[in-house]
Amino acid sequence: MPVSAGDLPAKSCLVRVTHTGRDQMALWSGGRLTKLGAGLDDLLRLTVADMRVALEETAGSLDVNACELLAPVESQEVWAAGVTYSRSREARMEESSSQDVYARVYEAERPELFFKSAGWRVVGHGGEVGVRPDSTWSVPEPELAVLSNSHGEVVAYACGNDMSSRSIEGDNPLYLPQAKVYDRSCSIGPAAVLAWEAEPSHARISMRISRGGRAVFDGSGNISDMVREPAELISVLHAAYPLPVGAWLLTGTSLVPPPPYTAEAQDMISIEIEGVGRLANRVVTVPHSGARAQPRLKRDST
Ligand code: DO4
Ligand code: MG
Repeated sequence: MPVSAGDLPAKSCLVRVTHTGRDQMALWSGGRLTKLGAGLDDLLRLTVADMRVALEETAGSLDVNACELLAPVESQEVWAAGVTYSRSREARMEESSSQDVYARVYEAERPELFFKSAGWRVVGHGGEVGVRPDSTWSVPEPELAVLSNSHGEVVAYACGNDMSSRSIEGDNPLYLPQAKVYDRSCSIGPAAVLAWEAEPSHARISMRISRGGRAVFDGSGNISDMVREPAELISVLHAAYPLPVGAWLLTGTSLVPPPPYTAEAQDMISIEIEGVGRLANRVVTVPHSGARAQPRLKRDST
């Protein structure tokens, strides 16, 4: 979507845009958008100290109105943490017949981390997020997204949406990858607010869902209710898994729209984190080429 200054956070941030047909990383600071000489992959190979020096090398200004806003992601993998708020633990225990796994992971030293998306699949602010047609219960999950570099240092924050199928996950926790990883299931934006400019550990996070112009969910919580520190989650993610161009990590949800709400095509989802910005997306039903998911074991008929 075309960039409007009102969509960008007040704090300095890294913005990915299309300008004259080319994808470009830019720095938004003091109401000006300036081109960066390096891409996000290059910047995230550096330490924070070296990256701050590299950000001083800008290559001319950009007309905000002539740019399209993209998700602030290049080749980064997106990972997600689960059951990091008591509300998420409760919701999962309500929907699942395997309640014990959620109760245990909430208290365990090792957090739950799962792969969420390849970088190129991530939807940005103003884009369309998906629901699977074989899911009977789908929800957006508003989460603080944390960007780390290849050295495991926290570099930036954004709003994230971990679109999920609660019916598929609720059937059996082993279906988690299908509940979480499908077309348009991950959205991050509007930009990457630099970590030395923002301190979201006590920020309010809110989500509003509207259907046909009417609010069908409006809730808020606080990042401080998380039982884990974002830096702790980042260090576990990097512990045994090299990430040469860094990664985004969605840090878990505390806002769960109660049933009978299930996300439907045309719903509008708006997620806001104080000091980090607002991420808005429309819902679409994503194509599903496979059979309706009724997995059966092949049995030997003899
Ligand atoms: O345990 C399953 C996923 C949990 C999750 O995505 C969350 O707590 O946000
Ligand atoms: Mg989640």
